[in-house]
Amino acid sequence: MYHLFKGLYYYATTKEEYSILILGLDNAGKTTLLEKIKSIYLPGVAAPKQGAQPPTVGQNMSTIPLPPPLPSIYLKLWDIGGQESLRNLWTQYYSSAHAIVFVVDSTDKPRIEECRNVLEIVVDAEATEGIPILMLANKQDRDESLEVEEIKEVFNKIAERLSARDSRVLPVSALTGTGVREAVEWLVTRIMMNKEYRPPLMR
Ligand SMILES: Nc1nc2c(ncn2[C@@H]2O[C@H](COP(=O)(O)OP(=O)(O)O)[C@@H](O)[C@H]2O)c(=O)[nH]1
Ligand SMILES: [Mg+2]
Repeated sequence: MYHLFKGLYYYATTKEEYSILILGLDNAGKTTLLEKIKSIYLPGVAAPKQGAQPPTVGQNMSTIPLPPPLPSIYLKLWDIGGQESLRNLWTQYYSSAHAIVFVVDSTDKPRIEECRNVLEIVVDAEATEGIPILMLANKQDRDESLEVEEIKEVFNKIAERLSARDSRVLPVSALTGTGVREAVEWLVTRIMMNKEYRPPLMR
């Protein structure tokens, strides 16, 4: 009897947890995105303000229980610093990640090639094979931002190589929140579809 209750208690309180890595060049908006997601899905968390995020040294991590009607799971979001010196740390997170979000500053035309090269390295890493990749064309609220179609073109070459893989480019503004829910919902759908290949942790 005790074991039965223990079992029921376990099923009632334990949820699947999926890790999502937020990557991209420094200043892309990774920390702002994490803060925005927290403010949407966690009660009592304030939305991020323009320019308020100090450059990330090390990492920010947040675990978010999704509210209904989304599946009852935890998303563990990792925002790791994007400066060049920190990028070699990313690889340590790949094998436990269930999806990667690659944030692009759509207003930073001079660095768009660098951005593409960095994403290429991420995609080519063995440990990221078979996990969904979401590219976010961020800062769409700014007039001078590249359109999502232009961002798609830049990443076309990579997208072709990803064809067998689950990937998508979506327009967002991490600051205003436009497109952020859609981005989270895309991720949730895809990590659940991929759960046989990369199973969740239970917590
Ligand atoms: N206009 C606008 N600014 C943004 C957006 N996302 C981030 N920023 C700004 O871009 C700068 C860098 O953001 P941050 O989140 O620190 O970038 P990170 O280095 O990738 O973590 C900050 O001044 C943010 O306020 C956005 O969607 N729109
Ligand atoms: Mg940051």
